[in-house]
Amino acid sequence: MDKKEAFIPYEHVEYPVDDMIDRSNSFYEFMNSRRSVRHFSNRKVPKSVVENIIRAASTAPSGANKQPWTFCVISNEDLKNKVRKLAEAEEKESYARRMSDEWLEDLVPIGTNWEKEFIDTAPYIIVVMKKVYDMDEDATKHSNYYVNESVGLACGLLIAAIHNAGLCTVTHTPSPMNFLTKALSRPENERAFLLMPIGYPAEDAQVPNIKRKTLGEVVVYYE
Ligand code: IYR
Repeated sequence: MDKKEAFIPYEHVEYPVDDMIDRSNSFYEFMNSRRSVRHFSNRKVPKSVVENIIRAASTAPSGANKQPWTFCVISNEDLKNKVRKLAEAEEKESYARRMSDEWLEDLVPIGTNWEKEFIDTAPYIIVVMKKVYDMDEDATKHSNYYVNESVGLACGLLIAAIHNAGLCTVTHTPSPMNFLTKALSRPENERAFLLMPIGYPAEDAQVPNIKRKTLGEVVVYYE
């Protein structure tokens, strides 16, 4: 009988240094062309593309390899509309009362408000759930570790995979988000982490005229 090996050889792919330089630069340029988009077209996206994007996200490293995430994929129009209504109710309250003046001021260049039309328009909405612990079929609880870090990493890969497919997204954080566990009938060990639409941009989509920090602003060397 075959026994599962505890360790297996790592299949490394090495590039010649010139290729490494080219590849790292073109990947940077490609990622630098990504923008958060808030105006979506309702054009259909193949479900297989969404599945590949989620497969890519699910390759993220995670604490003790627990992979403490669930990707809820919503394409049902009624459910999207229900989620939009619930998210907008929270957002309305946040923009009117919960967010500080400094926070609202910081969002002026981004141009956001409580309205989240993209939840209706985009063909797919992904709600990323974090599993604060794992649960067996018999409801036994098991620990997960570094859940926020792990799910954050998966979301980063999700964003890169969406961009790689030539599609757009925005990280939407309705706050508080606990309404999503119930609206999506998720078990009590799952908490909403981020909501992301996936789709094509609207033909007239605009993005804020804002800049990324330069390398010099974000790096410190210890040589
Ligand atoms: N959660 C709100 C507000 C918001 C907060 C930050 I920080 C942003 O960078 C953008 C928006 C929303 O999703 O509109």
